[in-house]
Amino acid sequence: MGGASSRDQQSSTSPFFDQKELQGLRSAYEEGGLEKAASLIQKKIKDLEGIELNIAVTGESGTGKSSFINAIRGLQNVDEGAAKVGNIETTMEPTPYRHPTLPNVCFWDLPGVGTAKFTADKYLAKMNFKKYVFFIIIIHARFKENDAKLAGEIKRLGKDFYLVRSKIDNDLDSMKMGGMKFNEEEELGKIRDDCVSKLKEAGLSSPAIFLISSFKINQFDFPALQETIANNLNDIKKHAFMLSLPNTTVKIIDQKKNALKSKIWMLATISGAVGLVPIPGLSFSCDIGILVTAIIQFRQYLGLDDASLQRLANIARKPVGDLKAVVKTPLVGEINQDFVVRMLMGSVFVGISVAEAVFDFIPVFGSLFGAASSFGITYKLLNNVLDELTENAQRVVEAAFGTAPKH
Ligand SMILES: Nc1nc2c(ncn2[C@@H]2O[C@H](COP(=O)(O)OP(=O)(O)OP(=O)(O)O)[C@@H](O)[C@H]2O)c(=O)[nH]1
Ligand SMILES: [Mg+2]
Repeated sequence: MGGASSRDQQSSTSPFFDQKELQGLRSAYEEGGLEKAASLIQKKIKDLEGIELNIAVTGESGTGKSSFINAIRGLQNVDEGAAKVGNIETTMEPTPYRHPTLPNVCFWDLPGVGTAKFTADKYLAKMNFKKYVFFIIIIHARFKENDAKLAGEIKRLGKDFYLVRSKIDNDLDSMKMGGMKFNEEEELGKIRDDCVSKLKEAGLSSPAIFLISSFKINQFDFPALQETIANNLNDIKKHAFMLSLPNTTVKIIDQKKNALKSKIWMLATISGAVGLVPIPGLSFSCDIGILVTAIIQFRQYLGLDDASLQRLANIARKPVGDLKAVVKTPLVGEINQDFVVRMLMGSVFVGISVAEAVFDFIPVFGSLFGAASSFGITYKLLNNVLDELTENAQRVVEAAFGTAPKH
């Protein structure tokens, strides 16, 4: 092999491995067979699942930090695990808020630099800035000099920051209340220009600013903020960040699907490498435990478990029944060994033509393994499950947000 096209294919199919690691995987396979390669893959999966993502959220008092930390985790302010909103005593210590399903993704509520009464450099040292992958600075009506200094200092220390202007729904509502007739896009443009010119005055060159409402996270610049953050992360961190996003747009679901898809060949390899116990009634053996775990995880990341559906219904302000009504898959309820064995027997998910299945490009090993092998079955089944769950998740997002709520 070799050449640009196979390299490109490899990096898109296995974004979590760099070229050197892929080479290592190939050598391991040549030297020690599937077993040796699988142990490297197992390690990579552990890294993927164990990656810590600490994200700092800062801004002056009352700008909407806590509400944002809840919104980006798909929580409402009243939910369990939500950050308290409103007039509460501001602590001088960063407070961690973990994601409800991916606890390694953690948002840190930092006191505003003005509140903390430190200069920007002392503040960042005190807040232990090294642990954060990036910073989100939330501003509201007025952009404070402190925020500008902080942004400059963050950049100087080699970290990224995102500037977020919150409560944009309030601005539009006030105009409506005042009886003004206005073009929303134009008004948003004016607010944006105003922010940008103030930021420039404060010495920040061409800053991007995201106008958001924490009450309407499928609207305004919230999706663009999520996408920009994701695209600036390395592949492993991007994977964790993407999977943590609430299902507010069809695009997010597509990206989650891609993220999960790139894990399937890894799981299939591990399944292919373990010593297998034959399953009565099946003409092939495969690692059912891997399938059970993967299906449960895929379902949760795609927001189709009960708790995720409820959270999405809450933020969409729809009855959860409306969302459940469009979920049309047997992959609801308990997923256990029996369920998976029945799936395999029924061949609904494996596909009757599994023996002739032509695999997608599989990095490292090519299509060495027969379709009816443990590798093949796992690969095919998980791909079919993922397609099925994605279709359902897309129907759910349309049922939740299909008709844009009125501002
Ligand atoms: N309309 C609207 N109100 C918001 C938004 N974000 C926050 N608020 C409101 O603004 C107020 C302050 O929000 P918080 O999230 O508590 O702000 P904070 O920055 O955490 O405040 P402190 O912790 O006191 O510094 C609350 O009344 C929120 O409901 C938003 O996007 N839209
Ligand atoms: Mg707060």
